[in-house]
Amino acid sequence: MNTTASPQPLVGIIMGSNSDWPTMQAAAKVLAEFGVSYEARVVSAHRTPDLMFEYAEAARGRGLKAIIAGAGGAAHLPGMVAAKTTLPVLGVPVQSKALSGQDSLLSIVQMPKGIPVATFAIGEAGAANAGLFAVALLANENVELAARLDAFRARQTRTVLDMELPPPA
Ligand code: RP5
Repeated sequence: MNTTASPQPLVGIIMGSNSDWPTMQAAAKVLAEFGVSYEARVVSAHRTPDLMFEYAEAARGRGLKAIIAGAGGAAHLPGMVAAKTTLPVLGVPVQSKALSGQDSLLSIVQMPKGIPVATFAIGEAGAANAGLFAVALLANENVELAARLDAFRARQTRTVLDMELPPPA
């Protein structure tokens, strides 16, 4: 699956299975909202290990600035990708059936010292935040993107300030 045809993607979104896409598409939506070019594809650590290494090794040379990697269960994908590239790797624990994503979370967050993976919340919130984090990384070198991020935060703040509560039932 390669869901985008952006000629020069800045962010790679990879995931262990197409069953992760309902979660990981939250990252893609954020990047699209901010006008950040991305690619999204299935790369499995244990089912396509050679592809995983090829992808990680080629990523910087292809112009990617960050990789968002999501996986569920014994989720080695973010850590193994981080082992093969010095690009920032943003790990998203996908909610698993057996352990509700606790397994994914611990597999991703407990990287031994030396190979970092920035780990996000389990599920859709984590994927969306990984997208926002990638935007923040890119905004360091892009004032327009930084302004869009400020505007997003301001809208979000306004939404909460405008919240009204109904009378108690
Ligand atoms: C992992 O196993 C994937 O990241 C996915 O979260 C999980 C289940 O994969 P499928 O059996 O749905 O392909 O590799």
